[in-house]
Amino acid sequence: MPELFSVRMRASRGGIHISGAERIVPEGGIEAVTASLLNRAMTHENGAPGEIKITVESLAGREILILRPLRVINFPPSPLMGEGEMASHAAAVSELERAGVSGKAAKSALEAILAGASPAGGNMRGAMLVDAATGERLEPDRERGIRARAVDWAEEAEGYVSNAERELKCATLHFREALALATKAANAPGAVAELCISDDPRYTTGYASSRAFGYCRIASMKEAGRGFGGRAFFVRREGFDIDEYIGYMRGTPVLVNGPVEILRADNK
Ligand code: PML
Repeated sequence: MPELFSVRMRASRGGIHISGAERIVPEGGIEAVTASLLNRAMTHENGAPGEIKITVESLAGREILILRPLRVINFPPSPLMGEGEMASHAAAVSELERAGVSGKAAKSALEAILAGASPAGGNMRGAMLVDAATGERLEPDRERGIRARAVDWAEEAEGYVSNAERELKCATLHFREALALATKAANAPGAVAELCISDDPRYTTGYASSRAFGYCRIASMKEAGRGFGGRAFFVRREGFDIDEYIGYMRGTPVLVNGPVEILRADNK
């Protein structure tokens, strides 16, 4: 494998986070990816940044984990789902329960995301870390939460991802980035499942995912125009080592590669 580089972008204004993204590319891709991340920072709908940081870091000598993408189960907006958020939330909770999260933990994490899970009542910068059995919050800092970094699609996976985007009619990068991140998170030590609602006010599709049951992509997780959102990573407490977990989520470089299997929820 050629030497790979992590290219990270973080944009903020007055200390408030506006946007961020990360790519993992060979040396020849650094310039183009830097330009596209810069463009993304400058044109983000959350506003013009006061500060943009781009970090390019060699991953030479680091072991790269190659993972197959989670299979995707698509819950299309149907008459049932058309009843709105209630039906989509029930579907998400039921997928989390199937993966081993208690109803109490699933519902309290969902409520926390909907209400603003940071101590100030806004969105957290990273994800909640939740005991899958009790619903107890385990993240050391409730403002920063847990960040999943160092994950991208392998270059060779471009055809697989763009086919999936075409099939699902994705017009933005949300799906590809979220599926890569969910694949990494589902393979973390102690992981049980994940719940995500986008904090992008215009983006209302979210997901509940797990290694056992895949990436359940659910429409209408929130009303369009609402800025709340976030993620909850549910973990099994027995034998759980938080340093190992955070080390993997932040530090282990992951490339996702392989065909994206897509099933319809009513057909799985
Ligand atoms: C999807 O389209 O599959 C869901 C994407 C969720 C995006 C979450 C985010 O905005 O980070």
